[in-house]
Amino acid sequence: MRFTHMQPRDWLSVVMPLIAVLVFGDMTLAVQPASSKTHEVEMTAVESDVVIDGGGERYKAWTFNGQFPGPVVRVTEGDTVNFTLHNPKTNIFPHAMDFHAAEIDFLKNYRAINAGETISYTFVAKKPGVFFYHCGAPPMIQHVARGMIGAILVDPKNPKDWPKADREYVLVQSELFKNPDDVQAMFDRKFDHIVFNGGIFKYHPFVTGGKALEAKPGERVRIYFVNAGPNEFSSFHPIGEIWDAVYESGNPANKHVGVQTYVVGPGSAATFDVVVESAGAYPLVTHSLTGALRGSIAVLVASPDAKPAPLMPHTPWKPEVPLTEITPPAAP
Ligand SMILES: [Cu+2]
Repeated sequence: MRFTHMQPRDWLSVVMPLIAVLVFGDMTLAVQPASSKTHEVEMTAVESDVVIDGGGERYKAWTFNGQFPGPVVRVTEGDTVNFTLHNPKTNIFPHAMDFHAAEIDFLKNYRAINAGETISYTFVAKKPGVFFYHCGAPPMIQHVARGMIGAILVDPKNPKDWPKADREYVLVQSELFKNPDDVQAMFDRKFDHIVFNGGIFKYHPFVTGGKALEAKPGERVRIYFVNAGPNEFSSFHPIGEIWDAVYESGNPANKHVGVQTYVVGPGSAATFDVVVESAGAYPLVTHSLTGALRGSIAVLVASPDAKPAPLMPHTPWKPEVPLTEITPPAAP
């Protein structure tokens, strides 16, 4: 190449990239994702009553932060979580916290602490997904059944790993035992209800105090689904629709498409995408019908008027519908 014969514009095309590399180094650095964050997450074990149906029935629950399920924790893949659990002096029982999103020593970190004690530990959320968290104090079956359960979302570091959702909800399924002290009934699987987010038909608009989940036609609705158990499997199905995608454990790498029903075992979770094609009602159920008909029907109503909603609507549940509007569900 003879530079003397080049026009000024040609010179620029040769020289500018060289200058850029000298000045800025490797240009790919400019498109690296934002660095990971550190989150301070504190929860308090609260032994208190919660409302479990639209008539205002109360239940002697054990909770994180006074709500059943506990608050949704949301971080991004690679983030650090500094977690602290308080068990106040006013409590009676030992409690603990087990995050399925963590990969750390169980004996040291997930041990139960007595009333009046505090425990802290740190973990890095290395894998994206939706994960269960729960109290692991013995008997764990009772601490889970009484409400010490919740969900942690670990969003993928690269948001382009899956389609953008237009609307997101978190549903935590669990069994409800009317007598919270009857541990034998828990071992014998004698549950009275199966519920989503701690309420009997909480998202059923025809039941007293129930309110549907909302979406607009054509929206991609993403449901982060956790099955807390303690014992029953969930067979999660959208009546009138088909799951466009199911991501095992909520990891974008674990994608299934065109799924009618997907089994989520106790202690497991999955993320479900559905694009609601047209206006109407789409009940989301566990197709294990003894469960659906005893409390776990969440109706997704698609309408152009749908309003924005939080991840876990109506939690804690404070039903406002007057008792005169009672429409009891059909007996199972
Ligand atoms: Cu507990």
